[in-house]
Amino acid sequence: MQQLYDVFFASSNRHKYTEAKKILGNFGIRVGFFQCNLEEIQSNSLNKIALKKVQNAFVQCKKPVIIEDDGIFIESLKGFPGPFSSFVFKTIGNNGILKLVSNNRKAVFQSVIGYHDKHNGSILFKASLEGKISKLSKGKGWGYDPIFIPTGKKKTFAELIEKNTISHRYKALKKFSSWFLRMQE
Ligand code: ITT
Repeated sequence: MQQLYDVFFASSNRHKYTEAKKILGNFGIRVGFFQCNLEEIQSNSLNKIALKKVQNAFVQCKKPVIIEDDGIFIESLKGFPGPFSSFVFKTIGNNGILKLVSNNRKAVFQSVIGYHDKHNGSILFKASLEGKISKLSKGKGWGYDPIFIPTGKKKTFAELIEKNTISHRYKALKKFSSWFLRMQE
């Protein structure tokens, strides 16, 4: 029987999957959603979190699987919220972040894509995108999209139609796709 998907995207966050599906689809990779809660260790390192996360995802999914661990690192807040971005978004949210940031608004979005299958084990693909925190929340995006303006743009991620061709997620998934497609030749 022909397989429906090349790889599964394990996450509790449908927004991340929806974007990954569009991005990977453009590279010819078919991705299914494995909706689940993944074990997330406490660490300052996205790499360490992503490694544990992808191993846990493979235990649950048992098929070739990818996960993503992201963080937004704000320079004037010494990298906060970083690996705690999900928790901080759910607690103080974008309004809380806007109150904390003043003159230096520089920020970096980081993405680590973790892939695991039984032949290759775990492999990580990392990328980042520089930008700044906007003064006001603008547009109707998810997560930090309404307050993040990529360098060279005047609009927030929430307002930009090209988010999926420039984002931290796009850049990390592009690295993954190059490796994955080469591995399948
Ligand atoms: P899973 O761990 O279940 O995949 P999660 O939402 O908890 O889902 P992360 O641990 O990677 O995922 O959390 C990173 C948080 O950073 C995420 O919850 C969003 O609030 C935010 N985030 C990541 N990428 C984003 C993007 O492209 N646009 C807006 N916010 C983003």
